[in-house]
Amino acid sequence: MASVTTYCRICEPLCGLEATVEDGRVVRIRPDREHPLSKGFACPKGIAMTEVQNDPDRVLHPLRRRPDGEFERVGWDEALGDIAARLNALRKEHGGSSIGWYFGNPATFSYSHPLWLNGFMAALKSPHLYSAGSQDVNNRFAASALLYGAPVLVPIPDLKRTDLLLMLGANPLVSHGSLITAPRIREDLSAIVVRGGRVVVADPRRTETARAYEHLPVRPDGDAALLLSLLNVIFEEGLEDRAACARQASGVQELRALAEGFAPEDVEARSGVPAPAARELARDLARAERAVVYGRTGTCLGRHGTLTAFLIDAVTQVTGNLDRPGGAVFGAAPFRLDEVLRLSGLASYARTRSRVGGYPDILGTFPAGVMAEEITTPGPGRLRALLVSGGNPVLSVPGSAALDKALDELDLLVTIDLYVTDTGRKADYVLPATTFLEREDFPLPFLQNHLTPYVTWTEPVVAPRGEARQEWEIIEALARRMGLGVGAFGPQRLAHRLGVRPSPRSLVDGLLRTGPAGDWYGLRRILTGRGGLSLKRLRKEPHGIVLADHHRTGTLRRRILHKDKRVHLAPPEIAAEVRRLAAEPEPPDGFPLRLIGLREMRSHNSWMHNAPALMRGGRVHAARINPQDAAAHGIKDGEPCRITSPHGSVELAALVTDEMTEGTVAVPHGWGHRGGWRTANAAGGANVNLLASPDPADLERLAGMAWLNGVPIRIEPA
Ligand SMILES: Nc1nc2c(c(=O)[nH]1)N[C@H]1C(S)=C(S)[C@@H](COP(=O)(O)OP(=O)(O)OC[C@H]3O[C@@H](n4cnc5c(=O)[nH]c(N)nc54)[C@H](O)[C@@H]3O)O[C@H]1N2
Ligand SMILES: Nc1nc2c(c(=O)[nH]1)N[C@H]1C(S)=C(S)[C@@H](COP(=O)(O)OP(=O)(O)OC[C@H]3O[C@@H](n4cnc5c(=O)[nH]c(N)nc54)[C@H](O)[C@@H]3O)O[C@H]1N2
Ligand code: SF4
Ligand SMILES: [Mo]
Repeated sequence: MASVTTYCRICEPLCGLEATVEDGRVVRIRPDREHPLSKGFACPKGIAMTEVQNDPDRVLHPLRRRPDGEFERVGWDEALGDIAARLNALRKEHGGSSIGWYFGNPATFSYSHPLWLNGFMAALKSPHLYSAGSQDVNNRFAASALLYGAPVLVPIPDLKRTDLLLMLGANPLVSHGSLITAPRIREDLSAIVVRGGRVVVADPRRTETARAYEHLPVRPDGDAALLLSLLNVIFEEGLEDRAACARQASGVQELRALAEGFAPEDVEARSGVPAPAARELARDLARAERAVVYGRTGTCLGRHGTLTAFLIDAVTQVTGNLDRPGGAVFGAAPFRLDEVLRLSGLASYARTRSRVGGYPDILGTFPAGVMAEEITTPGPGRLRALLVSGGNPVLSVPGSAALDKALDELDLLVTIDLYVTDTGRKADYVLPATTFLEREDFPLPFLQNHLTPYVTWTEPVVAPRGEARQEWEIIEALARRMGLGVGAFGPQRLAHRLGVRPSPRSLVDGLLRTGPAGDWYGLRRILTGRGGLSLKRLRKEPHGIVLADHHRTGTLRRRILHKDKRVHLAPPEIAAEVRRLAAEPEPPDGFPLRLIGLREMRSHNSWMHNAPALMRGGRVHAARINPQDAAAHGIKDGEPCRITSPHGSVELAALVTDEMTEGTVAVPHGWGHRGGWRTANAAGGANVNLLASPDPADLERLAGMAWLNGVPIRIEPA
């Protein structure tokens, strides 16, 4: 029996874990008490990863669909050989742009998987790259591209030093924080209050987080109007930080003009926030010694995600809180993801447009909301083969019915997953991926998001079960068979030209050693007398290394990529969005309520409903509804109800609760399973994304964000 230290890669805190291994098998997972940041914290999902790891329903060998529709086990050689041949045939006839890839949320938690698949797609010269990002975070990248000229330059709220946090559309007491890596975020939030500060949570639901602090009830999708009204008051009352504006920004007067039509009294109905409360909040933000605005998925999945993300930073900047202790800070890391992506050409925004819908690319990806029509729309560039890795788009993308149907028209569908998912059930091949416990890793995309600067490395805890393989290995093997050189990434491409195939591990070592904190291959010791980072050094520290107490501030000018080195507060794209917001049509008649999402402590998107430890206690998929709304529509607690939108209808249990504000219904996504996961299938529930619009025209303009929050619905007893 051995105890192996690693870190969790289910969600963003990346908590330290201790796995007990017996005969090459993980038998128990506990929190790592010696992890300097999570300090013995892990949530039920991290602990339940043992059950995913050992799940009898896991796919452990490549599966191929037989003519009778059933899956059969095949060898890797046969599977990869046939897939490569079919992809090459498509390439020959229709070009590389007939092949697409969708990567889901878990892909981001592997350092090697996204690098290799980007290289694969670049080698194919295919624009058909899709991800969970358009259902999650791409609006944030678009906002940063507009504000700073750098899509992945995303500031984090400096929770450890702030006095006032305005948090919109996030529930970190359950989600454990997103776009911020802070494993003990509950303590960080409570410490704000303990030192006399405030945490204000704007949410249509009185969430776990709202209950713990101050709740500001809002209407779904009212955030942009609310933030504009805060700017309106700040400018109107002369509360802006003039020095900060003069030093950091351009477009201040134009922004002021944009906010003019949005007095708190004008937007009350839309934001749900009474005008006096909005005025008070604006003054508090402006007057607080150190304040910051932070928003997450609740502000991303409405109709104005990019505008909202933009305004979140705009309010922070105008009140003098950008790039300042206790405000929003730009994380530094042993090497900077924004720089690495820029140098390798991956940090793009609106470099190209999608064939369907004309949406801008974000980091080389198009909105997953156009995927169905990309498959069904004839003409050059039609999507004919799709690979899906670490994703379950049939349950996660808007308008799932259309996507589910479109998948039938593909010449080839391959999924790379731990399970036969609700998407994989349609696949021609299902290829078994390793779990995070079976692979080495490095928290590449999260380095700059750590509230406390930190770096770590992990080796695999156990060898892969069955014939599972890491994604990068699968991609490399496939590329080799297809005669492609994988290399989107600068150093990778160079290495390929020189005829070497670098491993992900050697890439990270090179980046670490040449980075600002690197050992410069020994040169640092000669020059400074002190050692620096290398993979070898990291491997000696199983609990990782804390690099500093706080991020440095005053780095903004160096990191902005706009030529004038200023934050652009009123780009034309944003001005146009404000006009669209002002002119937004009323929702159709007959749908009086608004649907929003919900995350539950013991679910993780669509993929942990097969772990018995998480499903205990007769969990049911339920729609939360306010008592007044329930009475008005004849809905009874615990009884089945039918929810109908202009696009579809689902049935599930009702949960009547006054934590919902009137007029809003909350339903978690990722339920209603029909895959190869028996416990999940038996849990019942419905795919809530059947209610979202499948129409590409309904995606948000600047980032192609899915419209999943604020969907017009009606509800009745089923
Ligand atoms: N209505 C509504 N819809 C939403 C959201 C919402 O709030 N409301 N949220 C959106 C958000 S934020 C997200 S991130 C998406 C998620 O959407 P997706 O990423 O499409 O789906 P997941 O449910 O996360 O599925 C992940 C899949 O990866 C598999 N998996 C787990 N670990 C690994 C691994 O290491 N390798 C491989 N190859 N596979 C692995 C799991 O078995 C699972 O099948 O959903 C989005 N959809
Ligand atoms: N337990 C658990 N943890 C998770 C996940 C999970 O599935 N389960 N998923 C992970 C993933 S992929 C992500 S991206 C993160 C997301 O992390 P968060 O964004 O913190 O997670 P949510 O709980 O979805 O919080 C969104 C909140 O927005 C509110 N909301 C909905 N519409 C609006 C609106 O229009 N305006 C405002 N102001 N609020 C609104 C919802 O009521 C909800 O409370 O969580 C991660 N962590
Ligand atoms: S909060 Fe839970 S699921 Fe997320 S990283 Fe920590 S242990 Fe893993
Ligand atoms: Mo997400």
